[in-house]
This record gives sequence, structure tokens and C-alpha cells, in this order.
Amino acid sequence: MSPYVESLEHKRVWWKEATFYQVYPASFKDSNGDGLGDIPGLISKVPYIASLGVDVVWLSPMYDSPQKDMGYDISDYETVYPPYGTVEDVEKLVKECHQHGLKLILDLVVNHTSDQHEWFKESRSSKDNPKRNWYFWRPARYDQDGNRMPPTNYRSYFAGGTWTWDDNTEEYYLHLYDPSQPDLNWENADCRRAIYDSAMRFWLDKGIDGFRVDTVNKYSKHVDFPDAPITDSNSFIQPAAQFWCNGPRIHEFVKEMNNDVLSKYTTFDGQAVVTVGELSLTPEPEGVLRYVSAKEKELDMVFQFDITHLGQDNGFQDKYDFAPWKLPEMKRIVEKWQTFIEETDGWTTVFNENHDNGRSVSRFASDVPEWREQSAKMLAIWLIAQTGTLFLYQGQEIGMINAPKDWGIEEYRDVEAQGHWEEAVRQDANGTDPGRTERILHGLQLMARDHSRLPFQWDSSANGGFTTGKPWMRAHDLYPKINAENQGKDVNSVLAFYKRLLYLRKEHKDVFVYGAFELVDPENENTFVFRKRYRDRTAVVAMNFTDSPQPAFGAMEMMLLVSSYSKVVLGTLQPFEGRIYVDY
Ligand code: TEU
Repeated sequence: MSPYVESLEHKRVWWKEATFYQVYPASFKDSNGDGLGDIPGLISKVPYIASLGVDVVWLSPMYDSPQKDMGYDISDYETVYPPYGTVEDVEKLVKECHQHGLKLILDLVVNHTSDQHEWFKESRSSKDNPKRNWYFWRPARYDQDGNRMPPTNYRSYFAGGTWTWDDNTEEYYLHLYDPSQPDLNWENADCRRAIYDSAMRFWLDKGIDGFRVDTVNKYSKHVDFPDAPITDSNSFIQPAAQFWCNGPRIHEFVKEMNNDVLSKYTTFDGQAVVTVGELSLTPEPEGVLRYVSAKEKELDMVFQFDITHLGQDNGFQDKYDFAPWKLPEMKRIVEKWQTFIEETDGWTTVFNENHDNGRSVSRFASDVPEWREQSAKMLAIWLIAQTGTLFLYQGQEIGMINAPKDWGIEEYRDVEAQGHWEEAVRQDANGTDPGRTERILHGLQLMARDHSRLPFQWDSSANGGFTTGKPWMRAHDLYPKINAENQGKDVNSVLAFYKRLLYLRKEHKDVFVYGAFELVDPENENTFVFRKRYRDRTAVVAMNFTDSPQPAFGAMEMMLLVSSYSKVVLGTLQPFEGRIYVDY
């Protein structure tokens, strides 16, 4: 063990100790029977959220949108998608949250807009429109046979290219995601100012407490747009993140956004507003630290995605071609992102679910009937004992699991799942990748973004009490068994366990939120054991990631603070059991 140095302790700030709870508006609570969640529905559940013991609500996009990418394609930052409600409803939500002692952050999606945004409509209208350069327009190239070719060979996120031809002005525009999501050109200062006013100040002025910042590291691109080297021989389009991610001006842009806008605002209780950035494709701690080091004044914290990429190969073009993993790999990831902030002024986040991933019980433990509850509780222990700011996703607190495996591909509604599925069907049919459809279906059953978007399971009435109408996504077959109402009445439920753990996390925050992390027995493929230390206090967290009993870590001389089983067996960790010991 390395010596503990007090002068290197992390500075205490409210958002470091807070637990965030992500709400996906389409799937949380429908108040009017149209099958889609809405803001009044969410308002009616604010007391439920507050009762969990969380501190901040992060609301995924509720802005007006054609919903090609579930609201991450915004057509107007200053209005709300009508089926979700109105701006006044969001103002009511802000008030309701604050009255319950909760803060509210919104999703800031400003790498791109929808192609239905007025800015893009103007930009595409003519080459000399003043907003032409608010997006990236480039002329075509032509191959030897005179065929029109896009300006580069880049692969986009949803299994297509990044350039779409526009007949009107006969140029291509850039989109890292769906063709309906053109990328904004942050090089243009007028465009940046418009973003700050419309997407940020408009809502900060209404009293929100910060933002989750979508795709924050893609605002700056290499705008000379060189072709990417050919690494995928099956395809014209090639991974090219080095040309559009963490580009040359990115830190300048993020600093400006902080300095010009965010630093001017405070939360409802007079503290600094908070930001958490979505930082994909940044594998090195030094790269991440540049965004979250307090002295840089960029972002408070970010999501680094190694943990959700477990099983996803490189997390990009082959993300649904499942790559089996072993526990030591997970341990190394956790260790890396727990320890990278030690002896720095940066901060980290703790999460294993969001709206872009399969459910953690199904992915990281076991969702079979006999183990799913134990798995959910063990993963809760795994989360609450880690250093950093904790993020939970709606339904995680009741142990919601992936859609059943016998659901057909037609139940997968997400643009990304569809893109990868269609690509697999093509590559299977034309012989470039035989057997791909079967592999991708398996990957989607485990990791598709759709799983987390199933309706919240409130009770055992029709559609899990989510809606009285026809839900936009089918409700899980198991809602009569897995739901918040049942669990609210059961002291041994996953829900009750989460509440207890969130309380313990606060009570022991020195060790859990701020402590130094140390892996024990890194190569063990069955149990995951780590130590947390703060000054003279130590906690040991021991978890069995298998469905058979395992020898317990020898921490018996310490006090058992909590186990995910109501009866512990001395010397043995029961299947999917998690325990925390403390020595103080
Ligand atoms: O995701 C950004 C993103 O690039 C990925 O990290 C994400 O995991 C996604 O699954 C693409 O593979 C954000 C949002 O979280 C996501 O829902 C949106 O689709 C995306 O931005 C585009 O706005």
C-alpha cells in the first residue's frame, strides 16, 4: 500500500457528493395516454425520485425534434417537443424539483442540430446565405470513372457515411450521426454565439442547475478533412475519429463556453452550476484530464466510456459484434478511471447504465430469474462504493433488465440498432461477412440502446403503469414481477437496497466518494475485491460475479457494513453477493 498523503485530498464540492438520476422523457411516465412519456408525468413522479435519496435529475432532451434520434436531433432549442409538454411545463418541473431539494440539469446537444432546425434550413438554402458556414459544406469528388464521391471516406456512428449530398446547392454536408443531424460549425463565431444564447442562456435563465453536455469533444474537427487510412477492407467508409474528435480548437471552445456562459450562473441554492460532458473515444487519462482539471475551467467531470464498451470491441463500427470479456478486464477499467484523478485536481464519474446501453444486470451479471435481484444488488454495491460522482439511470434502482431474447428485431426501434442491423444483413447477403446477422442480433440482444428505453415499470397494471394508451415501445413482459410498487412494499427489494446504499454512501462519503482506490487480487476471474482508503479509514468491497459460491476475501476482522444477502455465510461469498467491510 502506498502512503496516504492528506495534502493530496480532493477539494469538496456539492456535485462531487451528489447522486444524479437520469430521466429519459419518452419512457418515464405518460400523463395523457398518448403512449409517450411527458413532463407532467415526470412532475408527478418527482416525489418518487426525491424519495430515492438522489440529489440531481438529469433530463434527456425534451426539446422540439423530429425524433429521428429520440430528441438528440433538435429542431428548436427554445421549445419543447409538443407531446412532452411546453416550456411552462419545464418551468414547473424546475420549481417542483427545487421544492423537493433536487437540482435539475438538461441535456445540451450542440455538436449538431436536426436538419429541420431553422439554422440548417437557411444554411442549405443557398451558398451565399449568411448561415451557410454554420454547418460544414464541401464539394463532391469524382473517381476515375467520373462517379460522384463524398469529400472523405469517413464512417459515421449509425453505420453509414458522414456526408450527405444536397441537390439544391450541389454540395455535401457533414454529419457524424444520422443524415438528419448535420454538424454545427464551431469555427464560426456567430454560430457559437447563437448556440450560447439559444441552447444555453435560454434555459439557464429559467433556473436550471447545469447541463449534461452531449458529444462535447467533437465540436472541433480537422477542417481540412483528410481521408482516413483504410483499416476496414470490407467497406468504403472507414473509422476516422482522429479527424473529428478532440480536434485542434476543442479546449478553446469548451473554455469559451464555460467562461462566457456557465461561469455567470449559479444553482437555485447559490452554488456553481454543474457540467458533465460526454467524452467518447478518449482512451488516455491525460486526454481526459485536460477537460476535467479544475484549473483548466472547462468541465466539472465527464463520462469516459471504457466500462460500457466492455464486450463492444472498439466501441465503434463493431460495437454490436459481441466480444466476450473476463472479470480482470473490468477490474483494470475500473482501476484506471478510479485512480486517474489521484494527485490531480480532476474528478471522475461512476456509472454503468444510460440511455445508450443495455441494462447492467443483463450485461455485467445475470438476468436469469434466480439471480437477477442478487445481481442488481451486487452491482449497486459496486457503484456506491466507488470514488467520483454517481449517476443512476431510471429503472436501475428497481433492477430493470434487457428486453426478452424472444423479441424480434422489429422491437428494436433505435436508429443505431437499425443501421447496424441493415449493414449486417447487407454484408451477410453479399458474402463480405458471412454469419454477421446472427452475431449482430446476439450483440443487440445484449447491448442495444433500446433496452434502456423500454417503459419504466411502475406497477403491475397494463404496460407497467407507464401509460393507459399504447406505449411507444413495448413494455417488458416481466413488469408484473419487476416494478416500483411491489418493491416499495418489500424491505428486501432492490429498490429498498438502493435507498439504503445511497444513504450509506452519504454517511461514509469520505471513504466512498473521496477515498483512494486499490485493487485486490486483480487476476481473479470470479470475485472483484477492492479497498477504499481515506486517512486512517479503510473499507473493503468484495463481490462475487459468478453464480456459484466463492471463497470470501479475508476481511473478517473488519466490521461488515452491508451485504446484498440478508444472511451471510462466513468465509463464503454466495452467488452474486456483494459485501462492504469497514475498519472504523
Ligand atoms: O451519444 C454520443 C455518442 O457518440 C456515443 O458515445 C453514444 O454511445 C451512442 O450510442 C453512439 O454510438 C450521444 C447521445 O447520448 C446519443 O443518444 C445520441 O444518439 C448521440 O449523442 C447523437 O446526438
